[in-house]
Amino acid sequence: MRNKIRQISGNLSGIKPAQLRALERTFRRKVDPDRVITPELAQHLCGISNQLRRQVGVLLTRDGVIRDVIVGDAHRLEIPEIGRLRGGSGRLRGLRLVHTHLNSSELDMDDLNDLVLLRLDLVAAVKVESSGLPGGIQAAHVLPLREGRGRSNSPPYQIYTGPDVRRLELDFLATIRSLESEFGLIAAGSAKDTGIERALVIGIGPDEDGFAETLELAASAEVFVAGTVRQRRNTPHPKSVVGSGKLSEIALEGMRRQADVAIFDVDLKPAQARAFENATGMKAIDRTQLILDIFAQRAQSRDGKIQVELARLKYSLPRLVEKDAGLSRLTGGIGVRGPGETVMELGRRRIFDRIRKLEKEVGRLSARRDLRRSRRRRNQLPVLSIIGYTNAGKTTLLNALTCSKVASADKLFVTLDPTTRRLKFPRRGEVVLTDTVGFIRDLPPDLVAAFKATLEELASADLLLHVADAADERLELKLEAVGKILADLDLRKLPLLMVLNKCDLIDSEKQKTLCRRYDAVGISAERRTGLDELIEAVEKRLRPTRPVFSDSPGFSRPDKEDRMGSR
Ligand SMILES: Nc1nc2c(ncn2[C@@H]2O[C@H](COP(=O)(O)OP(=O)(O)OP(=O)(O)O)[C@@H](O)[C@H]2O)c(=O)[nH]1
Ligand SMILES: [Mg+2]
Repeated sequence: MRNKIRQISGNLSGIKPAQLRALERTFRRKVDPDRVITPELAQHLCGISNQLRRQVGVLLTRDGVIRDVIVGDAHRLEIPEIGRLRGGSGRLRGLRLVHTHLNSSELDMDDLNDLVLLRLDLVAAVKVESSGLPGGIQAAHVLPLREGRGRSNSPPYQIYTGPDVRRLELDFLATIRSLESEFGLIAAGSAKDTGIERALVIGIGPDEDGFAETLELAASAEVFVAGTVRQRRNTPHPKSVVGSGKLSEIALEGMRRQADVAIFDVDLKPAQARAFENATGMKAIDRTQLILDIFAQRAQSRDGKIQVELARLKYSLPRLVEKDAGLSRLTGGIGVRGPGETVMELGRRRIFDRIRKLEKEVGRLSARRDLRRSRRRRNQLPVLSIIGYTNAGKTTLLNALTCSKVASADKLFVTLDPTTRRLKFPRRGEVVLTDTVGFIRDLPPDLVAAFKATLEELASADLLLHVADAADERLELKLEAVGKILADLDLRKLPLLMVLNKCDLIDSEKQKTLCRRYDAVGISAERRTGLDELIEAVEKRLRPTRPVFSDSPGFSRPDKEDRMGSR
């Protein structure tokens, strides 16, 4: 978008040539950098405004040079396209709007919305007196909001009022400089230095659980949650996700907290995301993209990386509509480099080629896994697959049972790459224990498709250990989500043992009730309690037809073959 400078724009209909010349003469004036406006310029604008009975305004640069002259109607003026701001809320735009009001010097909602959505340094209104001379003036800028300082309900604007232009007590340049350094302090230690972006988490989904989970996802991604905005909508606004009032509110919050991205608790249509980005200057990340980004941040193994790249490319393809806007969106993700940039260089046609190539690789992956599976079958080792909602404690359980040290953490989707360990049971002999990627409700379809190879493995399990967090308020919901995914993957027919984990966090009464309700074994993987009962229950469930295999020394050891195979 090219910015035309020094143009007169807006409502020019019916303007006489002499008036047009007067408007043009405006450009000859200049304002001292430390003043919002000079009395002379105010007088000039008010004179024209009074004749036209329309608002007249100027956009001034920091140096006090007039960039635009704008004519509105009696109640408002339309700021011309001044170029989109990219790359987060960042700093102020370096432009201020000073304009006339015919009835009052008080700034109205339109003025404040312009201030925020265009990220102006400042907006000011001068009242045109009936004499045509300038009267009172009001000016405003956005007030930054630092974490831990000030409350989120502190006024978002600093307003200055003067009885006339001369007596407005505001050193413009000094004020803007200190404002920018305050914004700089807020942003410091995040995006610019560490690569960690600042995010607003926007809840527009209908339920609190989804919003809470999005906050957890955000905390698990490499992003700093600078604030939240909540609005219950049954359906996202068809065009820009949220209505125009909410849009300004989000932009204001984003600016005050220096957020670069807005993370939504729902999925967005490509056009909605783009409209939101154009309006607010913030990058829009929807739920699927957030999950994809976490996966991309976590993928370690080659298999994992291939699957994630495939999912991300498929997700971005429909978002690649316009050459300019679309492609730039693809750098979209948070905290990850890679597919975004690759795509920039690749262009659309070659993305298809890449997708095809990755799909082939994923196919080969499946075949390789088949081979491993059949080898296992030849060994006659029963396979126990640990499944469950993300963060339930699956990896902790694998570690506890096999004395391993696979990474686990209080974050979502810590495990992406399947891990396989052998484990020797007291009576049954050896079994193979696998831990895999966790589930989440409304698992993005592209991700399911890409992780098919990983998930397919589950089909060959002799027993699924469904691990759930007994202390989770959302237990019921998560069990349902897992059930649904199992059904989607056609795994309902497999034998399943319910394991309620984290029982150290609930009292024994509750543990009993829950275990009875879900026909489950209660354990604490972390404290290693209930593991004997669990092993006993597993041994009972495993079909006794399989021969006992027990020629390997030691209680457990990593299944080296399999591990190497999956790298
Ligand atoms: N209090 C308590 N915390 C546990 C228990 N088991 C696991 N945790 C904690 O729960 C968090 C998640 O554990 P993980 O083992 O990483 O969970 P996961 O199911 O593998 O999660 P993903 O791989 O991210 O899907 C970690 O902070 C663990 O320390 C337990 O028995 N009691
Ligand atoms: Mg895990």
